[in-house]
Amino acid sequence: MFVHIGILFVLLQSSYCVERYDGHKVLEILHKAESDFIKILEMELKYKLDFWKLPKHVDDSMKVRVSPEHLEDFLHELEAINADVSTMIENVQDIMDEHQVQSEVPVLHRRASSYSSGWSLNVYYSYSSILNYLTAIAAATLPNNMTATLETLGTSYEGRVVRMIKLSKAGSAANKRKIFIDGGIHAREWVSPATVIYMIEMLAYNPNNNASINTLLNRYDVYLAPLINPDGYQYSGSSYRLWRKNRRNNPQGNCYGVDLNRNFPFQWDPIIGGSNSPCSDLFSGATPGSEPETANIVNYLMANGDLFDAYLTIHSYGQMWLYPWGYTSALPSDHSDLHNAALSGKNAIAAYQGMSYLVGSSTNELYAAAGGSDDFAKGGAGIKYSYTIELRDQGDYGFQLPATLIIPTAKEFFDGFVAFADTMYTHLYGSSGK
Ligand code: 0X9
Ligand code: ZN
Repeated sequence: MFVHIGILFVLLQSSYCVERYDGHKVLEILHKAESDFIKILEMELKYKLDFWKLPKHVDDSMKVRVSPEHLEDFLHELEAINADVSTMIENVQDIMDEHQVQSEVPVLHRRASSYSSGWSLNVYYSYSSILNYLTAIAAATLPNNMTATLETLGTSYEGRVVRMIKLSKAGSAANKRKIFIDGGIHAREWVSPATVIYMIEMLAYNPNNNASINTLLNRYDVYLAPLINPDGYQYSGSSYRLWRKNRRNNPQGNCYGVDLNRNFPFQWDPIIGGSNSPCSDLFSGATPGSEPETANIVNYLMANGDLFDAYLTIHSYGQMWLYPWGYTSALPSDHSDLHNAALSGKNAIAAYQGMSYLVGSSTNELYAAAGGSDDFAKGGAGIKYSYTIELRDQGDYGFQLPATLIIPTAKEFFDGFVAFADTMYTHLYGSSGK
């Protein structure tokens, strides 16, 4: 008889973050006129500003990280335009605690079984550990007639392979419709890959034999790609925790990276919430779809989009369930279908720990930004239910959500996802397939 043989606990911290954020503040700024907003945007490179949240309309506030070297000059300029300023985070380094490391090897909390892969879910894994996890799931014997297949989407700029897992329940309807979920497009949003991994684990093992999960899997095959920007994620773990973009070495200037979520080739426009400057954190790329990481998703969705009912791209933070469009304040003609299905998700999220998610179009609820993957999935690949999810929190930790909050964040979103998929399916096909 096998009894619990103890805990294999091998936690190697990959490496320390070289870039420190001592004295960096996150300010909330409310400008008085649209021309002042443009002035602040134009200060990005001069003061090395990092925009954590842009205003959703001209008289909304923005959140900006600024280093102590530039604080005084920046505040002077804000004073000159009579902007209201308050401090949201006093010292960014203070929240870079011991939870902020990427773990290089699996942290096994128990044996793999028919309930679990054995991997801990409350850890931020490194790129290579995430790959190992996906390989392990594909090789595992899963319960409930589940099969997991490893697929390759392509490689990153620096040559890392980008993989996804297809989860499918054998014995249910043949040629099922599909759902695509990706994570980690923005490097610093670590809770995103961690949440997609949690979702893989719950779908693959359904440890409590939950009826709603079984229904979902009878109706849909689910494709999950937890980390589509591995170079940026690796860099965020090793050198620069708040890195956002990929790691392209841009020819002009001495700046790295393209914001992959400004690079998608549908209504691409650096003027709308992006940038033409390679040094900007919002650099849209030299041309639409220029980046290999973008092309990996574009090629897959163009070839297979007609099989998919839903595309969800997981980001943090802000607690929002957003649908297109991001390039315009106009709404897609079927926006009420997208809104209603998202409301089911929002309500299920709230049912767990009362967390509140905002539902709406990304331009109207967040800010206009063209070249996003959600707009491409809907407008370019024709996937009806396309969303950007902004997970926890609402700014207390921001991108640096402690690892202790991975599981509640992921669990409530997963509950929301299951409820969302039920509403979507029922709307499209009636309530069959239970
Ligand atoms: O700005 C983004 O790319 C997303 N927010 S984040 O803070 N995670 O960077 C929102 C994207 C919404 N979708 C589009 N604008 N298309
Ligand atoms: Zn993001």
